[in-house]
Amino acid sequence: MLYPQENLYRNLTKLDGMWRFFADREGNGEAKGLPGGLPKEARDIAVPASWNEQYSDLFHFHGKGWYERIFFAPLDWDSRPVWLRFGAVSGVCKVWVNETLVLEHTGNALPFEARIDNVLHFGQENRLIVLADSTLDPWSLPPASLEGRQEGRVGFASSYPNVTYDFFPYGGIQRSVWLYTAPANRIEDITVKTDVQGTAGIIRFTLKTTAICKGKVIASVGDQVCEVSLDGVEARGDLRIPDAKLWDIGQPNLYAVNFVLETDESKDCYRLDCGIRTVKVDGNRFLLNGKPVFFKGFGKHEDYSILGKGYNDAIVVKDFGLMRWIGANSFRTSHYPYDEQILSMADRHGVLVIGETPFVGLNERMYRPDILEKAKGVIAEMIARDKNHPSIVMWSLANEPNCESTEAEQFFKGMAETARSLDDTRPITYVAHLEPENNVGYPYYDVVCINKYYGWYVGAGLIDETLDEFKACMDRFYQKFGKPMIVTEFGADAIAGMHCDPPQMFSEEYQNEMVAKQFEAMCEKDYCIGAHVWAFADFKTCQSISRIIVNRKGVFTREREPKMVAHTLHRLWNEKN
Ligand code: BDP
Repeated sequence: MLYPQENLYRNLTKLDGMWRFFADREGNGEAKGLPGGLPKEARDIAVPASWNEQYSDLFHFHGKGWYERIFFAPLDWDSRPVWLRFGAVSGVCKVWVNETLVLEHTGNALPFEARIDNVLHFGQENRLIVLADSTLDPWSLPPASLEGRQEGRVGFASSYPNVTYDFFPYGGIQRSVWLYTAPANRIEDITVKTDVQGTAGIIRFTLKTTAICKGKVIASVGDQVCEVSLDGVEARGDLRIPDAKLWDIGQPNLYAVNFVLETDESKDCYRLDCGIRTVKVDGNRFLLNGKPVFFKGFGKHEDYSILGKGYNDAIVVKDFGLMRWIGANSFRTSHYPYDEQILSMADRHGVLVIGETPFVGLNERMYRPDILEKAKGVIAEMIARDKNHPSIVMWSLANEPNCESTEAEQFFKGMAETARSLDDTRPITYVAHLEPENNVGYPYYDVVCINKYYGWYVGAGLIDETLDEFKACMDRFYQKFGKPMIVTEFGADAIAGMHCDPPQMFSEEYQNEMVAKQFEAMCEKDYCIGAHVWAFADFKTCQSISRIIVNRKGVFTREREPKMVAHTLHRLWNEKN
């Protein structure tokens, strides 16, 4: 799905800003006629942002949130097709424009849109109503629930809310809302794949139109032009760039390719930033443009105080600055696809991204054919949205699943086949926390990613004593699967400002020493091709006895101040290529 863009044939306007909000605690808003307008108790709310930290009584509201926004549809947009697009809304979402239901979507982190000009009043005000039903559902992807409180247990099982993952289930319209025009028969989609032939770069494109048409497609960048005829809904071509500058780590060479669609009835264009690069897993190596890569970086979150999971440009700018300073070359979009602007930023900064699905905490009861179908749908949505980003070099299809049974194997095989059928250019992985024998999915994947907390959840307080266990664990995975490995999570909680000599858990010294020693242990293993510290910054999670308001494994605080370990990583990572 193409990101909205303004050009000669397309206009857009953002509907971000102050909306009205109503928390439907009885859950019967639809029957009460809320699609026609919110009740007078509705209050101001900011979009994009999660609702939970904007008002204290909404902190633990995980239900049906109703939003309203009155917007003006310009008269000069009359008789032009108009789309309404949501970057992401939590849970099960329904959208009404002037009381007509125009959109329904399930999921927290991917966009959806609909053409709405047939219900718009041009040159007048229009009423937009959005229902974001964030009710925690044990069968959703990811699974979550407010039920099932379990007393006396340590860890997530006894957290509130009782989700199967370690981050707060924020709700709301968390990414931008757009209204845009484009020709009726528009450039519906573009897929680019790149290749290198000698010193030339090849940008292979497939362009899809909305309707069957006759005409031509012209792709150009500078003096290089590729014109192909179109008869149907799809045109393919190769744009050849002599002496191409490849996209690489810290060398974000991008070619702004202009795609023009010319048919008898209409014209459209779209500019896409393309990075020419190759990725490949070869034996124990992950090759970018033929050269081995060592992934240095983090698992991250979209998370900030007050905003929750709401997208914010300033935070993204700050995070990329910190990643550059510390010497990171990569991050994982743990544990869901991030806002598209973050991926574009990674494209522009030469940062590698492991793009992850929202499948975190999958357990054996989920491995049913109907849930596999749902999962395949989400993988397809993610790849459709993100496939053109050069920064994305691998897909991660799940985080920390229980993956032991024949059903699990079928599920993971099915997900792998879907991802490969939709994208034959990128390796795939999933992220494991159990032992090799409890990971029946790996034979279908290219890279092994492990989350290991030696010296924390295993061998609490023992940094030196657990180092050999950690190394032995890495070896077990390598012996069983013979694939390159990234340690996608390791780390310790540290409360900023808490100091201890000798280092003890929760102090900055402990986190610092543990991360440094384990990083060095990974560097000893030549099959280990990456180290991602958990986590980039402290982040909000559910309440439990093991969390002090936030998860404190951040190398930076939630406000992005460095802890002691940040300076150590800055040194280690700037030394290691
Ligand atoms: C791993 C999860 C991650 C958690 C982390 C932790 O992948 O989401 O936040 O552990 O416990 O299990 O801090």
